[in-house]
Amino acid sequence: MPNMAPLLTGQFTGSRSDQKKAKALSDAIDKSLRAEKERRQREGGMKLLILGPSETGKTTVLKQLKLLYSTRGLDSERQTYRRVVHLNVMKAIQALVEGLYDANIPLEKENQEHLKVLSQLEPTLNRYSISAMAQANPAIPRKITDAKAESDMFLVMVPAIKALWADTGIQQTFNTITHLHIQDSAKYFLDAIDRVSDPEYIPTDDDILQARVKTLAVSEHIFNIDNITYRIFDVGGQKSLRKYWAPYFDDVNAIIFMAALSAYDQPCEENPRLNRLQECLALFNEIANHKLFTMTSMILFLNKIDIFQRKLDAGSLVSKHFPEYRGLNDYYSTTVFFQYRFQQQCKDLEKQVYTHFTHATDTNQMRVIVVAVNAIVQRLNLHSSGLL
Ligand SMILES: Nc1nc2c(ncn2[C@@H]2O[C@H](COP(=O)(O)OP(=O)(O)OP(=O)(O)O)[C@@H](O)[C@H]2O)c(=O)[nH]1
Ligand SMILES: [Mg+2]
Repeated sequence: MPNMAPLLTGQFTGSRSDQKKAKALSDAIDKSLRAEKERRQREGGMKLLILGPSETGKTTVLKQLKLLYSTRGLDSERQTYRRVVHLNVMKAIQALVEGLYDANIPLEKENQEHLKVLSQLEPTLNRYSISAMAQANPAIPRKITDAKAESDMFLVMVPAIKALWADTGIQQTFNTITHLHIQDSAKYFLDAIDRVSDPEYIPTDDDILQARVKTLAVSEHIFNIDNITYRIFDVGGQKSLRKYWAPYFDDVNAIIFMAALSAYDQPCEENPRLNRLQECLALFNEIANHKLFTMTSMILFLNKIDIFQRKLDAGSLVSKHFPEYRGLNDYYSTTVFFQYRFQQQCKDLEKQVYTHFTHATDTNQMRVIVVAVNAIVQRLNLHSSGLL
């Protein structure tokens, strides 16, 4: 390892000898970076875990990495996601109809008959659910299913789904009931019902990024980013699945912890009395203070800022759900507050949490963020290995 200490502490005045020193310093750093890269390659690359509660966007980030760093992008998943998209559409309309009933909002008279078609949805949904999940999820054994019969079933329901989505009662439900358990991409797919129900439909990259299927098993993915091999692990975030995370906790170089900022006004799916973002803070507390992660770079993605911004614009108050918050209800003040609340979870006051405000379904934003994350992970690893 080159001895850089005298160069690092020296004062540069711009003289010829100082220029030489600066060049030597820069060469030494380049050499260290190369040596560290080579060492990492030999050891099998950087290990990075993506952790966080369910529905925070972990798999979405992984899809973006495939788009940005895999030669085939998302091509191998396109056919599978056709079923997932259809399933998402059916689940969305079902959740809206349930919400409408719960809130006693009337349906337009001429749409009553469409409900009958929808009553067939339950068995169809179960059937679709199993096969779509089995295809998208390596944890479920593949079931031989009749894809054509399934697709036909979905197509039979399309006119009813279209009519109901246009219904004033359903629209009122969607726009006013905040506690609906409906996925974030519901509007995206329901608005696109004509396109996604076309018999020739093949999901686009954006459709795949918007599509939702719960991760059930931990999966490993290898990427080459700036000549460094990354082994990236995506986990299932539901509470019952978190016990499967621990076997992956050894020798982790970096963690991307994902939180959905937009969940500040939502209850937990598993425990409706608990606020989702509070539960996420508690999970972050466990991860950030875990004894195996003292040397691990901690990167926090405060995600779903697009939905968060929309909620603030609609007048939803952060202080209603986080009564300790006394600031303005604007984007800047509230995001500073949440960033502080996460940083506060670290018992080690020196531990820096590298925070990004993210919109994981936006490929352009993620491209910039991945470059920044790679740079920080490289720098922190040089630091911890004594090269800087
Ligand atoms: N609008 C918006 N939607 C997002 C964003 N990030 C993720 N989503 C959507 O949120 C849903 C859930 O994302 P996933 O990536 O499946 O969540 P996950 O954390 O992997 O969830 P589990 O696998 O259950 O742990 C998907 O429909 C995504 O398209 C975002 O920044 N904005
Ligand atoms: Mg997932």
